[in-house]
Amino acid sequence: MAVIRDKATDQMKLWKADRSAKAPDTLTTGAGVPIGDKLNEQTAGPRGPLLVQDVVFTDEMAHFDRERIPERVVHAKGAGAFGYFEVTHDISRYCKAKVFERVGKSTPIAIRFSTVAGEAGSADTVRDPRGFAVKFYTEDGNWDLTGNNTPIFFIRDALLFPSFIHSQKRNPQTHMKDPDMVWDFWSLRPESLHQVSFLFSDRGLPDGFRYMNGYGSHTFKLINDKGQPVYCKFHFKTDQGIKNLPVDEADRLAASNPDYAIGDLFNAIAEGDFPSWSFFIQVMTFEQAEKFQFNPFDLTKIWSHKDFPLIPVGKLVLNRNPVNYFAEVEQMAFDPSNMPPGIEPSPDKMLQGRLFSYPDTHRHRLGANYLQIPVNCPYKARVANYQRDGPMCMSNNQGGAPNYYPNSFSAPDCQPRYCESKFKVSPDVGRYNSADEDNVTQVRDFFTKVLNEQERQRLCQNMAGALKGAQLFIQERMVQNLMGVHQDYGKQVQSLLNKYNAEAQKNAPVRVYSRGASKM
Ligand code: HDE
Repeated sequence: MAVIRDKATDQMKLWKADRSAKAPDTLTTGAGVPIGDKLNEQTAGPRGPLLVQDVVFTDEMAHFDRERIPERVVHAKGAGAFGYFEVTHDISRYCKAKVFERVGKSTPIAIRFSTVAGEAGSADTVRDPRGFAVKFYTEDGNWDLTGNNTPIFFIRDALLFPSFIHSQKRNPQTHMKDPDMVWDFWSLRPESLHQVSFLFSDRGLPDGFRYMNGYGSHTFKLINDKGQPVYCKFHFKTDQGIKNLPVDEADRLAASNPDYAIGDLFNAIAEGDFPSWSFFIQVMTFEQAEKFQFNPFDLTKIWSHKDFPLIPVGKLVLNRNPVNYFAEVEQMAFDPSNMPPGIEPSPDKMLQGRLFSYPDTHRHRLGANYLQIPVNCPYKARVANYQRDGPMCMSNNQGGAPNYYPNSFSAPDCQPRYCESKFKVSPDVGRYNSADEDNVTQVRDFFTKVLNEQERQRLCQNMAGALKGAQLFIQERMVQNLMGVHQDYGKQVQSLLNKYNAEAQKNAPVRVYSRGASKM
């Protein structure tokens, strides 16, 4: 029986079929010079040595030597696709952004889904949040809504992010993932309880990228054409329905098919089964924000849907696979500070930190002219400014237009109608400790009201199964934090840990160290 092959597996065959009758192109060097022989080095005699004049060899090898660019410092493994966003409901009373201009308006988009902590070659089906980053190519420039598949995050102060990520990545000496580091950080920072509980619930293992929601997560600001602002949150609800993987299936796939999620997305789009998401906003007025029971800009908390109902806005559809992965996905650069007029940041300290971090990392990873790379280029708008030169300038560098401002030569000028909205800030500058801003109420709601009994049990099993790898004092501190959420949560995890710890004790190998050997 013939092996059933999907479109991703058959990519080479399909590419060839697409060219049908066409003869192969003439093989060339990078400079376009035709090549006569690409299988044999140019050597003095059949046994060598190689000649320096063999530019067919040096051209090939020198480029190969430079193929890798730095992988993303987080979210290194991912899949990309393209499609459109269409407005289905009018929200112009809240927002003047062109992307929401009128019902029926369609805007081209690029998307990248990802895991967070693994490297570029890591498995797709591990327990981890998933990145859900959307680039809208609008007439007023790109809007990058760079979110996750969770409406919350582990921390609420951006200064902690590098340490948080270090704790989830590799041990500085062993270069292994280290449960002590992971749980030490989480247990020392109880504001992570909400996201950690979400992560160890069923939703921590989404079945590929099509069956999960996306969230802008932060609070943003929308401005209408009268200059009136409201706060807002963004939600993408999957039209495919939520589907998660059982733990054993996710483990099996991680070993047998580590590119499961990338393949699933590619094949669905290649088969014309275009995934889509419905897009909603939640809106909070400035007056409501003033009186709100907690900080509405705290990324570890959600806004209740009952108090702030979802308002339908539009639909996101993915209908094109990348033509080339490196060009269109690896080089994709998302930047939360890319916001067109009508969309602005809230004071959320995490969002504010991200406004700096993303363009900064892109200048390192892709270079100062990364916005000229076609996938990042705001091609629906016209870039006109005074930035010039830099490595890998691929445009005409804005030709003969003046390169200084102000000038007297009719060069690009500001339009006051695009000024950001004004807002008042008066408090004292300081480093405000936000560690203890009600880290438990919403986690308790999640544990008692959102999850059913079986889901609660699975959460506790998943968590204990991972926490057991950490030292006892870290386990104890984590359980104390869970007790603060709900006695049942703490007790269930503790009793599972007791079992695991007893088994580990029984099965512990007797280690004999020779003299002088390290006991680390
Ligand atoms: Fe990111 N994050 N992040 N992040 N993040 C990056 O940017 C960062 C955060 C998210 O598919 C990096 O290009 C800081 C929250 C996604 O290319 C980096 C903070 C959310 C992606 C970075 C956060 C995200 C990234 C690494 C705390 C959800 C992948 C490479 C203040 C709302 C985008 C890169 C893609 C990637 C920094 C927290 C989502 C280093 C400093 C919260 C989806 O710039």
